[in-house]
Amino acid sequence: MQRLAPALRQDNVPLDLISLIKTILAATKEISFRVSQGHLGDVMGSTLDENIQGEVQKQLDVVANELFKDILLESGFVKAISSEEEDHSVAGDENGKYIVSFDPLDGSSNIDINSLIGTIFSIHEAPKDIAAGDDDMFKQAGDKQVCAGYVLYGPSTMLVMTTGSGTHFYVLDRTHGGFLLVERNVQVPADTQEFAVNMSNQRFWQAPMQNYISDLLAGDTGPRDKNFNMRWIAAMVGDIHRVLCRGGIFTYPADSRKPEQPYKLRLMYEANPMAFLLEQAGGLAMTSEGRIMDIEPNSIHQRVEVIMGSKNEVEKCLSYYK
Ligand code: AFP
Repeated sequence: MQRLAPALRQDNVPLDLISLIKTILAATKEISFRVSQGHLGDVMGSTLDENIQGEVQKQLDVVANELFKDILLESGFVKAISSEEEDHSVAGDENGKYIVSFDPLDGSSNIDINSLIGTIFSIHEAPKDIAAGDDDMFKQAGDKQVCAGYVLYGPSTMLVMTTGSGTHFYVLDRTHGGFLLVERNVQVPADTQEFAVNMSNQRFWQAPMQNYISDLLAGDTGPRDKNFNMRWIAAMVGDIHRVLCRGGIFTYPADSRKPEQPYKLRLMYEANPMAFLLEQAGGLAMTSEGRIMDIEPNSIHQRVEVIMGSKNEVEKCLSYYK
């Protein structure tokens, strides 16, 4: 099995980007170890703090965020970082070539129940004409990502990553401490009979999504003429990983629970990196209005509607909005 660095060189990834990726992965290896320690690592439970998104921060989120931030800012490779857990971007080295956005611990409600969690990251080139401490540096469309990936802290620790030459799977080999390539150029099947959505929000959705999901639930007695299965992990990393492995549609649609905040997922920390991974694997990643990676961000914590996964199923879902 190929190690990470030769696999990246095969995809013509520049050496400084390989070094940055290795830096990111060093932090994820540490998080993976701490996650595996569970209660023994004394990282369970909530702090009294609330993060910028208004959710109660778990202690492990704090630990993971600090780890990521410190290791990236010390590396010299990054001009700034932006984290789901920070109010603003944080300046790094003024000469750093890249900027990194990350969700240090996605699926934080799963921490206390020893269930699936992960780290999501997205890398852009740093604009030269914007100062390191300026959030505007991060206002770049997902289409300009040079690398995106996630590390899933599951029964095995997996890295799923793209640098624009396909989406590849790696597994952390604990015997030598490195990630090994286990599947190159993953392909998402175009058709599926599986969907992922938080059904408890059904009554708050817009009519097109209500109608689409109703037709899936009607199964072989409805217009789709086939049965659909449903899965919901409550961690996007877990749900998207399943979609990458065996197909499916994942959606967090607009809802009216909080009229001032119709979307839940974050463009920079969740939607864009997952969109890059899925598109590189032959899938689609959309909102009901267009391609996620075409969105020009207006703020670093922007939230968006997400409809992504198997190509034909995403297109079918979008046809309900026309
Ligand atoms: P947290 O990381 O803040 O727990 O949020 C996880 C998440 O953003 C995404 O990973 C899940 O798909 C989604 O929220 C789960 O949302 P529900 O709370 O509606 O299940």
